[in-house]
Amino acid sequence: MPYSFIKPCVLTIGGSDCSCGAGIQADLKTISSQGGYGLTALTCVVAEIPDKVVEIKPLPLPLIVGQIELLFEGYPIKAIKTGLLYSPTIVKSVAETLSRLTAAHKVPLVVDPVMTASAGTSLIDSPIASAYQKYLIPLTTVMTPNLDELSIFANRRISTYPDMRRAGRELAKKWGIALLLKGGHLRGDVARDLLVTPSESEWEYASPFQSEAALHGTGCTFSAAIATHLALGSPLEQTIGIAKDFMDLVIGSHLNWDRTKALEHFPNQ
Ligand code: PXL
Repeated sequence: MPYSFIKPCVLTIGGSDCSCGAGIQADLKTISSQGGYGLTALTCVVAEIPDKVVEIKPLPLPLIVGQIELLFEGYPIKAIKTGLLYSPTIVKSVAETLSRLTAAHKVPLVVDPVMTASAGTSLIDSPIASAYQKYLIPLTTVMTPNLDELSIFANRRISTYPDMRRAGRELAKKWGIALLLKGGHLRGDVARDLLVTPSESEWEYASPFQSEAALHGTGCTFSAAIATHLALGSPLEQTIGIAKDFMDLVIGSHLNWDRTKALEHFPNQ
């Protein structure tokens, strides 16, 4: 007997990582594993493996915008995530497109402000923070910066948990959005992340720090899991807890070949 079943559609806008641990490939695996239907709008193609970025090429702007428009035409999109946007021009076009397409009904938007690969290589063509502030942040539900990205937005070096909290609270108030501050780079025994909101409420999420972790793609995976659980209807503070539990599983059951590790996005199979 045929049957139909509805999964919420989650759109990810970002770059292709040919090694599939990060970028839209990680997003698609995460969205699928968490019960959403993933849709992808590609911004650029990155030739890379976890410890080496060889080349990065953006797609033409009309093709980026065209993908987003077409997906909105065909699917009821319940949440959006942005990852690698590569240039200030792409940030502006994506933001203008989303603003137009979501004017009638607002869709939760998770912004992972990716700037650097796990290999340490820059993935952007020029400084991009002011384009984010001007165009994309006004549409954002929650932004998920790591310490380096937070330092760029805050205009100062953030290197301790109290610094992170202070900077996050300032930006949440200034921008009127929530920020999930990822404390993973602080090391220590506990991985502590903090959700701050413009209304000044805060939630902390802690889990044991896994030092053997396969790090490539953790940021992408976390933000894609958040977008999926927002699409499934969880409130933000609960969503982050569910996504963080998923991260612990994905990292804890990572794959390990001879010279390369990868996150396991389907840890329960
Ligand atoms: O992990 C950040 C990231 C995001 N998006 C793409 C990437 C990477 C890192 O390598 O390649 C496409």
